Amino acid sequence: MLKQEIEDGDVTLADPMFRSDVLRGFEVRPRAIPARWFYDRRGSELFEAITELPEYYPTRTETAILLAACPEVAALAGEGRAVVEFGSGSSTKTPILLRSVKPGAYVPIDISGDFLRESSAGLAAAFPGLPVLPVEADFLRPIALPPQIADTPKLGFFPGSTIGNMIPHSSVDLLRAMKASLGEGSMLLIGMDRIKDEQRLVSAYDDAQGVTAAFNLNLLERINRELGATIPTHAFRHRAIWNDDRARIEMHLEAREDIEFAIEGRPFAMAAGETIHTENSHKYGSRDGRILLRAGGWTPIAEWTDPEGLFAVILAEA
Ligand code: AVJ
Repeated sequence: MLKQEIEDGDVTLADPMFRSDVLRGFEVRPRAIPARWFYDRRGSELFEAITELPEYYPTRTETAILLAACPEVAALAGEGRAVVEFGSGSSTKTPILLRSVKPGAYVPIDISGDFLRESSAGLAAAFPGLPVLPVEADFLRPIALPPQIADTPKLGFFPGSTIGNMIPHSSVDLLRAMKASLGEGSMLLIGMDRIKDEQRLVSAYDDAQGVTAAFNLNLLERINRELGATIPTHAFRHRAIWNDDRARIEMHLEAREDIEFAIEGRPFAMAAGETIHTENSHKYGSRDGRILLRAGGWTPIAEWTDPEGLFAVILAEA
């Protein structure tokens, strides 16, 4: 999803942003590394495996909601909009939307050029005649959309509860930036994971097969691979906790014992029980989601959920 390194034979040159986020992450207290760095090749594969786990309900639930809701989305949005997908990655949900809304163009935005080219080629083949206009960009910043769609009304698509990775303050900034990028008359279709029973939430992020643990620990392996670090990854355990006060799942890596290691020759130490905070996944009650959208400058006009109320897809207009 967010991979950005240059491979040259055996030597992998690390992204300087990865390097600085990691070094800073081990210096600050509590230690914390942004979740975007999970997604190297191995991390992206592990995330795909997570989406198929019995405990990880979000992907299959959102897909089912979209299958049922997209005809209504199409009726509300009208034909011919440019569908602009934020962080398209290797999305399997996109064809569901594109089949219903009869778009005038499809604009996938992703920071990883590799993924963007792969998924664009696949979609262009599946939708002959549809202009596919990929934009390689970080959607956290204001985006210049292709000039071909300057006068076409936009439908933003932000599935997967990706918004949950951001603290609410930053989510509001992002929603406002999306509104600025998409312009007057635009709409946004967004997926948000709902607050629910704590056990259900925790097991979705701490599965029985240990795939999420491997996904979390892969961050340390990536640091070792790309920054030539000596972190003893076996000395860490995966932790997933529900922070009720902040309505979010947090993932941490906890040292099982006192350890010392080096990153680019710089010494670091952690005592047994100390942690690195690696991810937040915020959950929104039904009113919470709509308030968040309004705070970000969007007016919710329709909302769909599954029979159990596990996940929500909301359509909003600028
Ligand atoms: C891709 C951010 C939506 O928060 O559920 C899954 C990432 N982390 N299991 C999520 C994730 C651990 C996922 N998002």
